Amino acid sequence: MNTATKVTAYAGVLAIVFGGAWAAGAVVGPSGGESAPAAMDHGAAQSTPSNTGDKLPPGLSVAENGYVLKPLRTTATAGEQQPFQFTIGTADGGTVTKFDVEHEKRLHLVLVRRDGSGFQHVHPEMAADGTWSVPLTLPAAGSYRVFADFKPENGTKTTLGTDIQVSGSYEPKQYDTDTRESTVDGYTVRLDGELKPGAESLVTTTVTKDGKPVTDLQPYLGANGHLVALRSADLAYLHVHPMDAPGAGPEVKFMVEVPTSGRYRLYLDFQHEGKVRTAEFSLGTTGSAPAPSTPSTSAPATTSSENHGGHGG
Ligand SMILES: [Cu+2]
Repeated sequence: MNTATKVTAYAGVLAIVFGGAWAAGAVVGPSGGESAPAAMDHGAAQSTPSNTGDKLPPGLSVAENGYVLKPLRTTATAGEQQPFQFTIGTADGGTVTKFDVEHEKRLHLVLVRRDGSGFQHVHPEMAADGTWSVPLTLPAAGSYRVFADFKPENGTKTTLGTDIQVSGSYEPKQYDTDTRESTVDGYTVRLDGELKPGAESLVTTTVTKDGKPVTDLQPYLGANGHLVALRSADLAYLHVHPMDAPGAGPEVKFMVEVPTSGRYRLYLDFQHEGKVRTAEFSLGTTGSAPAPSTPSTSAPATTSSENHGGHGG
């Protein structure tokens, strides 16, 4: 009921999820000793991808890489437009004021209610003293996760997260089945591809309007579209690479790195006729962790995927 209880509950969930990941990682992972990076060669690992135990995904913490997200306030009133203001602090108590431009912006702010609804992707303005500000309207009660995605000048690319609380009657939405088709403003967007735990997965989104492919998508943030992927259980913020696709639609492709099995929410921002819209998808992972997909060691692939059987087994 109160915030402290809720926070404790979240912490408990995180401890379970990642405690499990660490424990499993300790079993299949290489023993320490050498610092050789070729630690990924355990194709026999069944459901524990090599990258779960090492490092948490981004977005789970308010502080990382020596930076801390400092919101000026963490409450809001449902349905009212209010400024959301924050700074990015440093370990020595300072404030970051210089940021590199990534995907055409110095800072990306992504916001979603804890149940996975109400996605927003906005670009705050920074004052000279490092205070970022953006007008936000949170439509309904609940706890909203805010992600600030940025790279300080000469610093590390970082995604920090915190929550904004909106009081009122909270009716959480449930996204426990796969949703591969999203309709927004007369556009229908379909998502194809499978999410595989522990691997990069290619997902293809296809934008149509009135049954016809849209072939004049406009660039948005340096690509034909922008995808955000979140792990439903804890809203971990996943790594997504846009893939170059010829033309301007209807297909927009991405590589998504999914660390663990489970359910994910995906949000595609696309721009057409001067307006950015968001298509939303829900997807569960399929299969178990495959052998490492990174061919950098150029080792011959002796394991084959046929052992893994069909889908969903
Ligand atoms: Cu952005």
